[in-house]
Order: sequence, then C-alpha cells, then structure tokens
Amino acid sequence: MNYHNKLLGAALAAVTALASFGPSALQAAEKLTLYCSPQIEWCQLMVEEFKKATGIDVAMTRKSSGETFAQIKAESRNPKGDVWWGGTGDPHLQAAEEGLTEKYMSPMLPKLHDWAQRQGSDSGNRTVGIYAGALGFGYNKDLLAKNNLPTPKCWKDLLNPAFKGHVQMANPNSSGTAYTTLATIVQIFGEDEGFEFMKGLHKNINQYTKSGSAPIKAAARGETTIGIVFQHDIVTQVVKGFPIEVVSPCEGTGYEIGSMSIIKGARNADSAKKFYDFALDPKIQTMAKQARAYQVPSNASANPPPEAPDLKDIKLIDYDFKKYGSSAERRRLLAKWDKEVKSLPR
Ligand code: S7P
Repeated sequence: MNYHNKLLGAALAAVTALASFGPSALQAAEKLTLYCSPQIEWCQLMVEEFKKATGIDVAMTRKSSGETFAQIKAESRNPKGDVWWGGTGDPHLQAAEEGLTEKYMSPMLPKLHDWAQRQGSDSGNRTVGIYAGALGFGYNKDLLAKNNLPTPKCWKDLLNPAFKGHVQMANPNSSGTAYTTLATIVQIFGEDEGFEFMKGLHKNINQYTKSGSAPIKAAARGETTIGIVFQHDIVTQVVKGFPIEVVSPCEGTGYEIGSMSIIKGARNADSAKKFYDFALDPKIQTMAKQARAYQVPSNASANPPPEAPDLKDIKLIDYDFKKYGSSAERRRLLAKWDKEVKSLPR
C-alpha cells in the first residue's frame, strides 16, 4: 500500500468511527463563532449556558461595538463571525443598512417589548433589541471630596474648569457608549452647541479609552474622578462595593437599545439561529444579573434585575435611532468629532 492509499484508509476509518457514535457525535461538531460586545463576564456566561443547552461549541471574542462593526465590515467578503450579540444598537442598524447582516425573524419576536421589536422593524429585521440602558455618568465620591470638587448633577457641570483632568470617556469611534454620548449631546443641545460642549468637555478629559465601560472601572480604582458611561455599568461598580455614585443628568439623557444580528454569509447559519432564539428566551435574559449585568431585558417576561436603573425614573430623550444609527450620520458625526474635537490640544 502506497502512502496515499494509507492516508485514504485512515480517513475512511475516521469517518466510519465518527458515524458509529451516532448523531450526538455529529451534533458535537456543530459550532458557532460569536462576536460579543457587552461586558466580558456576561459574554462568558452566555457561551457556557448555550453550550450546556445545545452542546454547540462557541468561539467567542469580545470587542467594543464600533470595533466589532469595523471588523464585520472588513471581513464582509469572507465572513468569519456568525452572530454579533450585544453592543449599542446604532452600529447594528448601520450594519443592517450596509447589508452586512442577515434578515431573521425569531419566533420569540412577539414576546419582546415594543422598543426591541421596533429595532427589528426599523432594520428590515436584520437586527433586534436584546436590552436597554440609559446613559449617564458616575463619580468616585472619595476622590470628589479629597479634591474639594462640587457634585456634578448636569451635563453642563462637566464643563467646569475645576474638573480639568478629572473626566474620562471612551473614543466614539471604537465605543458604542461614547457614540451614544456624542449623539445624545447633539440631540439635547443641537449640533452647533453640542459640538461646543464636546470641545469644552475635551479640555477636562484625562483619557479617551477604547472600551465604553473602562472609565467607570477606572473611577472605581481611583484613577479618574468621573466616568461617562451607561448607568447600568455604574451600578456594577456600586454593587462591587466601590465608592461610586450614579448621576442621571438634569438636562435628560440618551439611551441604548443593545442589539443582536446574524452576520451575512454566516458559516454556521443553523447554530446562529439557535443562539439568536436562545438569547431572546426570558430565562436566559433573567440570568444576566449573575454576571452583574444590569441592563433592562428585552423579553417582556424576563425579570429585570432589582438593581437595574428604572428607565421610568430617568428623564430620557426621544433618541432618534433611525437617524443616529444611519450609516451616513454615524460616519459624518464621527469624522466631525475627529476633526473638530479630538485634534484639539488639552
Ligand atoms: O458593559 C455593557 C455595555 O455598556 O457595553 C456595551 C457597549 O456598547 C460595549 O462597550 P463599548 O461602549 O466599548 O462599545 C453596551 O451595549 C452594554 O450595555
């Protein structure tokens, strides 16, 4: 027997052995590549629970919302991911508009809150809402007292020169949280005044981080006094016992509809649909608090964690998801922020 025949024999033996284990062995070969944008602890919990429920192996990478959008776009000729789970809704809407994601209508859709279903209908069902959360900022009360700083209550308070070097936020190009901040400020104050606000804020910023929740983790560690983030991410630090206070700005604030999409050309399309339905299940959404994730779940039968900020108590603006999630507007605002704000000296 020559070398090639030997190789063929070995391959045939392997296939026969696999088949003899029956369908469960073949099922175990199912897999899923998950791009995950919420906090890593929640990403890991979802991977474990999905594997437990289905036996499907998951390869997961965690990246911020803007970064994941850029990756999916860069890979669009040769897609490597199957599902993009979580992250702010604006870049999911942009991905839908740019044809980077697949249409899918889960049987769970009618069980979702209106705001989550609307995310679907606004995108031709190429994305869907999985949670909601309001933007705000948090501060380290020990550092505030130590530096004799006033208590900030409003967005405009953050422009006080006393806060120079005390405020941290993420870069809106990489971070969905920071893009939500930029779009919120523009919607509250109007574009001209909003950009003046961002320039004033820039003078007080000590660092633009890559990830949206990093500034409040830094505040918890005493590395910055104030972090502009989603309020649920502030609650996580409060629950961990850090001396952090949550602020819902007096002028009102924007919010996110955290979203999920199936990537166009997904190699594991069946697994992707299974994960999608699984992630909309009320039992699975209720598990989020195990990972100290305090967003409001999108399935109306899921129980929001008691610690989750109650959106009814927050002065929410009528955030225009269609406009600020559109490809042209997101690209325009980010380019303008890079040119007119980020480039300024501090
Ligand atoms: O930490 C949870 C969370 O705030 O992170 C997501 C966020 O978009 C990911 O971080 P980036 O700001 O870095 O993109 C939110 O969707 C989610 O609520």
